[in-house]
Amino acid sequence: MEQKLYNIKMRAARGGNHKKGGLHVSGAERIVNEEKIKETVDVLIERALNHSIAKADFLNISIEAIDNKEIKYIRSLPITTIKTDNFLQGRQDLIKLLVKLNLPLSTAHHLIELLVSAPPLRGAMLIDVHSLKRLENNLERGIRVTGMDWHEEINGQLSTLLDKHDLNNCHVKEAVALASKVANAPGIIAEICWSDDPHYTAGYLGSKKLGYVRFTHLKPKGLAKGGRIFCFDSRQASLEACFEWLENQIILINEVSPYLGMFPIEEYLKDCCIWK
Ligand code: WAQ
Ligand code: MG
Repeated sequence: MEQKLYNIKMRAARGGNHKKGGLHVSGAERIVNEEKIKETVDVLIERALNHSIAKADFLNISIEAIDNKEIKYIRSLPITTIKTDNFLQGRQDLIKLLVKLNLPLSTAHHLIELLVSAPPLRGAMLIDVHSLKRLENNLERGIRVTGMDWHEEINGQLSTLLDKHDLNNCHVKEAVALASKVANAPGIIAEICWSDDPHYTAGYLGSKKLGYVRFTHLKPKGLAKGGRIFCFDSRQASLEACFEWLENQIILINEVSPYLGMFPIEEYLKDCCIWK
């Protein structure tokens, strides 16, 4: 018999509730069976209370049963790493790949500028790639993607793959799950992200076309501001369908795609063009 699953969501802030102006410290979610609820909640609480941004003094945890019929299954994006020496080079490399995804060079520059200059948000910016306007309903929060996780059955396989490349950490696991969901959203052609964890300089470009392309540096060390931008093409889908997928659709990843390797950008552009 299929096991009943639960979506556990945690958000944590410092200086009180997010809604009362508290600083966002951590947010995470899991989809687990009943037996795993307690230990999962423990791990999430631990994380909020020991975060490198700040120690949370507000914690909100919700646990909600999922109707198995509502779950859609996808496979993860394949992972590639672009080796960069510093964040400025990383951003230049990122721009080259945004152009490969058919975005105009000026748009690619604009997106990076936007991520650099935006205030810290709990969610992501959703940008119309034609008008460059922000499309989220709540501009102070951004759009939060929820309802995704790795299927319990493939956790072992995922850890083995990530271990081999020294990538078996929460940042990577959660980012690949989120990016795989986002890349499959109606109308989304690309996502860019870097972490808000001050010690974590890596970031990524996610897309159906190129997969999950990580850059070893996209942000200077010590900076506690990260962010995400989802690029939406209104000619490909309705905004409602996109919101529905990102905010409500429950997604489990039940197939692990391969790790494709680590390359300097020149080599990647020359030899590893999945888009050829
Ligand atoms: N939905 C939308 N936006 C989110 C969400 C979400 N569920 N979670 C976080 N964000 C936004 C928010 O603005 C955060 O400040 C920002 O993204 C960064 O979140 O391959 O750790 O959880 O080595 O800090 C990427 C590289 C790590 C991993 C990303 O993001 C790798 C990371 P963080
Ligand atoms: Mg973070």
